[in-house]
Amino acid sequence: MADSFSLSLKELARRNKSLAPGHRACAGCPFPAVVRMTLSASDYPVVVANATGCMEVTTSIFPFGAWPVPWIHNAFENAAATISGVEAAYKALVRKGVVPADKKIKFIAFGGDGGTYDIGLQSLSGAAERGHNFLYILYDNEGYMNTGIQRSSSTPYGASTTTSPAGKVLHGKLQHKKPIVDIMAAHGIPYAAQASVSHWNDYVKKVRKALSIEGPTFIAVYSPCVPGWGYPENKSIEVAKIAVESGFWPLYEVENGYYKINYRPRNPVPIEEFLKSQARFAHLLNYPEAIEELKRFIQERWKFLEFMEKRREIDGVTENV
Ligand SMILES: Cc1ncc(C[n+]2csc(CCOP(=O)(O)OP(=O)(O)O)c2C)c(N)n1
Repeated sequence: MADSFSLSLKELARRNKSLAPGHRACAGCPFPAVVRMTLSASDYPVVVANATGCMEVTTSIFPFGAWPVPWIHNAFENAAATISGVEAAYKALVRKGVVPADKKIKFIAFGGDGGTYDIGLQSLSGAAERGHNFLYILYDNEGYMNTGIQRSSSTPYGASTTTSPAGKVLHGKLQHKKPIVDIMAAHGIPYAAQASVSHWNDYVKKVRKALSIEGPTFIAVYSPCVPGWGYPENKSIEVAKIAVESGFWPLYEVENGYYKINYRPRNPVPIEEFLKSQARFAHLLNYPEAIEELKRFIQERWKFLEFMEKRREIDGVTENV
């Protein structure tokens, strides 16, 4: 549905703010599409901070840089702290009259799931609590991919990684994903959302909405990983789509505490299709009880989201809050 935050595909392509050719992301990796959509979605100049991870290492191979905007690399754990410092510096320069007050600049941090759910969570939580004006984008490939496909607290239950290998003893990871969007929403920030690279329109709208809001905002965008998940390199968008269509990765947003489910799969694809699409779950088909556990978790998540969405009805909140 079109609204004030929508951008046509034609307009998005016309803006064409992309990474320079020659970045070293794996063939088929969808994060360059995430970057391209994000930069093209913004109506304002942006400054980007980037935590260590696949996105950073593949776009900044010395002496080259693939970013068409001011970009700062920081440690694995402090993308949010770094962007808060940049945003505070901008405010100081505006106060001193060095930067004109009407020159609007937006501040974006990108981090992988390891840099966000795990090691960067404290700096992200701190920046959110201090109320800096920035958008944090988590590209979620469900593992520590650039260092060798280790589990993170975002890796799904049952997935095989180098530190949660499936074998005679384990059927892959034993824990479920952390609800990172809910964790961020619980900070009382004005906007937190979950999106997928496969649903570009929904993602672009969310980026534009987040950038229009003063204060900390957060988007988790699903971004499959060819070598980490084990699927053919031309299937990234398809795999991300199955994650949404099977209900594994719901698209939703939380605006000032009010939840909204943005998309309900009309004919949900069985979760087995999502599992079958990737090598990291291949062993699970021999563990029906593990698949049942995954299904239970997914249903619980949906029950939670449906319940949270009811608050809108109770408070009579319709669209914008
Ligand atoms: C304090 C610290 N611990 C460990 C590392 C090594 N390290 C660099 S990137 C990385 C994993 C990044 O994973 P993630 O954030 O999920 O990004 P991805 O590579 O998957 O895009 C690790 C363990 C580091 N740089 N700093």
